[in-house]
Amino acid sequence: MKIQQAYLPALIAGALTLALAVPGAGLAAAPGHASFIAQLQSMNTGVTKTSTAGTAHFRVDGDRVSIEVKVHGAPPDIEHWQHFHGFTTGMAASCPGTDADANGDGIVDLIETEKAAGTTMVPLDGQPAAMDVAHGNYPKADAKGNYTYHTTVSLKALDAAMAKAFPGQKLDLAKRVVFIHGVPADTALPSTVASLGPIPAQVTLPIACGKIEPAKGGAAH
Ligand SMILES: [Cu+2]
Repeated sequence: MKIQQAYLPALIAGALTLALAVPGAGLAAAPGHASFIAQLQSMNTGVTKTSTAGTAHFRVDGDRVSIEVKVHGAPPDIEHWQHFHGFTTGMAASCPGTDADANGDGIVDLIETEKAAGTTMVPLDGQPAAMDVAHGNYPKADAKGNYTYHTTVSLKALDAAMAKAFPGQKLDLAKRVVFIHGVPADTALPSTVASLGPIPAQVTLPIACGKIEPAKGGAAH
């Protein structure tokens, strides 16, 4: 009994520290409210024959993370995988340039993005916190190559999902990049274009990338 009593204040202090540390964790701005934007710029236009661009907005308000991705110029009428990618080392990710084409096949494939951008982390699909990259319900571009994706997720759930999949990691949006993927299944690609396991390279081919940055001066949205 004596020992337990002696430890009690320390335990309470520990619990308080934990409670105070968690809410703003991973966010550079004031706890509770922050806004981030990624300007998506086209990649692999030699394959897509189009210029895929757009924006990804992340707005954090308390425990609510609102995510909106607006894309135009994507290959039309197909689903587009989209995620944020990042490093598990604490390093900030960046969008790969054409010089990331390590094997010189003229295409920057998913595997070749890893040096600049790290690994696939959270899918921007129907259920981001489920972290089911390969079976996500992703948005589909319309006949003109446009789509808008919007969802709202719990910050706690996202942080927990990140920590579970990547020990020691939190959402840390300002260190991540957003990728849009996907060209039609019948697109001819050289056999040198690598993908994730058995997933066809057409599905994972990066077609746009944007670095997530704090939105400036609470710009109108
Ligand atoms: Cu991705």
